[in-house]
Amino acid sequence: MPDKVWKYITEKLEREGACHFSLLDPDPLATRKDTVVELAKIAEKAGSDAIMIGGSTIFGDIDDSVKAITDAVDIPTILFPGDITGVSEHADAMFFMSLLNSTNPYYIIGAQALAAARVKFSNIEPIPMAYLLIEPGKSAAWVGEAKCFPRDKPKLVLMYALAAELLGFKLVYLEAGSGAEGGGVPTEIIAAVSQYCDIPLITGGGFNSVESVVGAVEAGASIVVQGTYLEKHLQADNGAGLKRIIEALKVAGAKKL
Ligand code: 1GP
Repeated sequence: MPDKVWKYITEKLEREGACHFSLLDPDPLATRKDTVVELAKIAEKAGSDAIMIGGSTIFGDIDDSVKAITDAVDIPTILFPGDITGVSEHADAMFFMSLLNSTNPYYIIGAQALAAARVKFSNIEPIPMAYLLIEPGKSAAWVGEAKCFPRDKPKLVLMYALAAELLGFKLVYLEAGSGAEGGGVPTEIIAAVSQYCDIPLITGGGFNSVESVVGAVEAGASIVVQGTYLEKHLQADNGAGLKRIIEALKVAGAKKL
């Protein structure tokens, strides 16, 4: 299993200071295949650095959508599974993630063990990632039985992020939950984690404006993920708003180099 996508990510971060990832829901019961493919193409044209594919509530078979997205774009496709239903061999890579603040060991190591052989003996590149849920956590927290971190307690998140680094995870994802109100993960939490943690920090959940995305990068995030914004605006403005957000993210990233 080559580390092609991981190399792409780290080299981009070295060159540009920050990356933007677009999250798409591959569930055929939620989004039509031609719609997710169109969203992926518009996101790529707007300058997004990778397409993440996944979600916490997947009911249907995702293979067709994952294959169609991977065939349609040149940027990497990375699975973002909420459970074993989120695995497909048609993506370039997969965030092999553990929800460290779940109260249920299934979401920390159980699902991973069930999927491990399939991932190991396929061509998917696994990227080990710690996943930390911050209030409100939304569907991901409900499904993942997380004890969400309070938004005003950066030190609690930092403890877990440092443990993630020492356990060997390559990335730490600070997640407020898809559609979270409040403009994403608080910058105080991002700043505390990025000050002491040496692995790249990825964040998502409620980032829906230039200000919130730039604020996350300025606070120390390496990668900002947007999902709901794309569903709401991408087709309507053909990616113009996303392009502005990504341009601002890259300016903020360049200042950190
Ligand atoms: C959810 O962090 C992602 O897992 C994206 O969140 O849908 O709020 O952009 P949004």
